[in-house]
Amino acid sequence: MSNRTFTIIKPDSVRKGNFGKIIGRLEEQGFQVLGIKKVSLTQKQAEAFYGVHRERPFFKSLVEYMTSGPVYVAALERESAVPTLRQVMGATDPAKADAGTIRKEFGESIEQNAIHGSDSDENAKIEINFFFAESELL
Ligand code: IDP
Ligand code: MG
Repeated sequence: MSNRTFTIIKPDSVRKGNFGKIIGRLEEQGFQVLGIKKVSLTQKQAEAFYGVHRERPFFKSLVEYMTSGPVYVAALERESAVPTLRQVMGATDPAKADAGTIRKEFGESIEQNAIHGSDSDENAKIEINFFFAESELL
């Protein structure tokens, strides 16, 4: 499973027409898209997906943001997929992200930061399974 990770092209990116540019970046970095779908997260889905942050002060706002418009969810494949995606995304706060990263270029704020990426192989598996059946990954 270490060659797979999971991403969400977040609502701000979709609204601004940055979906194709961000997917292009990922392809340039050697990621293959195993499965992708456009979805509107329900409040329950967003709360469950970000359940680890339930007690954080930004949780309610995060759920509102993630349900504010459609997103693309995708399963990605590449060698060292999880750490490579985290590098290509950049730091959570776009203002602190390295030059050339997706969040630096496309993120608005520490909340509206363009893209999600799994933080471990274990969570990548959980997050892929949240949205995809194995038969949908090609
Ligand atoms: P990550 O997306 O870089 O893994 P996490 O700490 O897992 O960052 O936070 C999940 C998401 O919650 C972030 O991507 C961002 O959208 C939002 N978030 C994180 N920290 C803050 C904050 O301090 N204020 C507002 N939103 C935040
Ligand atoms: Mg995280």
